[in-house]
Amino acid sequence: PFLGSLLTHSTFIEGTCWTTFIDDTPELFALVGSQNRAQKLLAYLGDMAVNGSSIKGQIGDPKLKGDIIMPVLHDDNGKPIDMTEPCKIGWKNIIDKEGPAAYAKAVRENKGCLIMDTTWRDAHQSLLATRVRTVDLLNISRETSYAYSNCYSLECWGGATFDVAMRFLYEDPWDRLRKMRRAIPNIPFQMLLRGANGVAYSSLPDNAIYHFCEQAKRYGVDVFRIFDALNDIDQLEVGIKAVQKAGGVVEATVCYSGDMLNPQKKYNLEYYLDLIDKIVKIGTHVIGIKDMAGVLKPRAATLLIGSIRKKYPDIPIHVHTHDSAGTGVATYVACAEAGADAVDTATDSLSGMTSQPSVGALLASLEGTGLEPGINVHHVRAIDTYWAQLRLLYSPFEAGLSGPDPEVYEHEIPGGQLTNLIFQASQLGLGAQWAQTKKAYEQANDLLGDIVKVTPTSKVVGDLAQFMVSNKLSFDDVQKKAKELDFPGSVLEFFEGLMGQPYGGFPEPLRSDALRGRRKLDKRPGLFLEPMDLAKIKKDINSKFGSASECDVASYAMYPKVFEDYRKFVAKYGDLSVLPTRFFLSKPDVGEEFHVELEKGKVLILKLLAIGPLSEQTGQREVFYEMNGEVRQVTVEDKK
Ligand code: 3PY
Ligand code: ZN
Repeated sequence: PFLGSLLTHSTFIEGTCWTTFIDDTPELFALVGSQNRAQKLLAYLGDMAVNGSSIKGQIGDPKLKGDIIMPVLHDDNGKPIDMTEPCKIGWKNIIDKEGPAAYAKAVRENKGCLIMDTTWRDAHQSLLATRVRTVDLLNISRETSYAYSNCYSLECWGGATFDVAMRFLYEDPWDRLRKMRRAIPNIPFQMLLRGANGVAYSSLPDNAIYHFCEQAKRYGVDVFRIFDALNDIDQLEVGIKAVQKAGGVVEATVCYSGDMLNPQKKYNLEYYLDLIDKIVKIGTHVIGIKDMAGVLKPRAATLLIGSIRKKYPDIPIHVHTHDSAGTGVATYVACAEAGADAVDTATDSLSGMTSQPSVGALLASLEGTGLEPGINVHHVRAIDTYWAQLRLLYSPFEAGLSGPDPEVYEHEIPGGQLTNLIFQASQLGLGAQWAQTKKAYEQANDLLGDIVKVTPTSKVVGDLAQFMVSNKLSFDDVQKKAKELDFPGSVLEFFEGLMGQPYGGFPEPLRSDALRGRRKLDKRPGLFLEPMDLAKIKKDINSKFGSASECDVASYAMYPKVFEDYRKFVAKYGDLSVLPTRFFLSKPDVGEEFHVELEKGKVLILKLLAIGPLSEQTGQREVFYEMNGEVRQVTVEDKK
């Protein structure tokens, strides 16, 4: 009865601390704590058994049902490598011992073209709706620390992973960062920072960006790729300065758009070189080139990278592309030959199309050139056997891409967005409309003044394109009827100037016609925002949820509602990051046994026994699980 009343005590349920009790009876508290966690977990498993998955974007159950077969890495003599400890050799040692400038210098002096592995961030963001969970990254971390030990960096954080972790996976992105860091001590960690937007979709007060970067650096990020979706230098500067202050490696980045080889196009070599002069002046350790749509053709790459190299012989250049058109490897070879120091690849099974080019394909293409990245092909292939299985585990989030799309040179849709739009079109059964959407995207971009398109401006163009398709509006219709049209919110925000200033200015009279008297910012939005009261945010989180760290404050600053919903979810179901992915996404077969390690040494052995009949009176069902040999029962509302 004591335990029973403790479990239902409101202080306990809300997770607030009852410190004297914990201090006086630690063992009892640990027991109650894990029983409480087990009960919460059962509530989730019961709900899954009755109602199925409620994870947004999920279609069907994972194709992979059995256990994952783990790869074994061998040394040159064919002997399995001893992996009782993570690998200690890697570029992170230089950052830790000598700082960011020494790292940049060493990268520049390195003879080969290094790689950044994007498997843990952009690859699954671009192919699997960013749904890969922490547990599945950690499970391959030891092998990764060895196979990728000579990487420039491992991209594993930021971009959409921050939002999706909380919103859809019910995970704390900071917890992911800390755990990854403990598991991989040797490879620099890289994150994607959207300049003055942080990891959100619009500008935040400057102090929130500084605070965020400070935490990110403290808990494990080494290299910060900082971009702005309009290449607005004032927006970019906020991110650059915040990372400088935090002490991270600054990789200030220019987004590549259009076709530099075509003299009719808006963004030419001069435009890019001018921007690069500006970021170098603000201060960057590395120059980043971000080709988010995969439209940097090999000859353009030779010209662009060659020109930057000539102008800045001492600054490393790091190039990012997507393989949407199928030309990514050719582009990278051109980059490496023109003097790039690092390029981005993904594990073979999560590469190609809207993701990054395959690591194996790049290794083969650079073989014998003197520009080899210094990665053992057998090791990365071994690791890829893990990712091939993971791709089946995450099959419910496949967009169903069928091949490369060289039409990307016209529509210029960034990789991640292209996957999303294809997914939406196929879900709605709108194959024909998909072709129309791509054309509309191209027209929407022209209407907006041929802007740089990447999060969040790519959403503006995508929203306008869908608005045109669903309202059957042509390019001319939009211009003629602009004064009456009810434009999507994102389009109005862009016109207001909330995403910064586009190169060449806003299109007129479209901007004024659409805004109809709304304000027009002509400077970066951060100048108009009051600083966030971070101390107050911390106090409020603490009083609502019983604890608040600086990381919680940073999460709240980026996504207040998503953070609060996440914390409420955890209060109800506990920390689900311990649940193996198959059972996070689908129910087990009746009688099938599976294990969940709540914490080190505390393993639950679970078995679904039965799902009871629907009670007409209550609309509920009883679900019976066996947990460590005992039958447990949960009552679940049948939402169907
Ligand atoms: C992001 O901002 O999440 C991106 O991946 C942009 O390419
Ligand atoms: Zn990308």
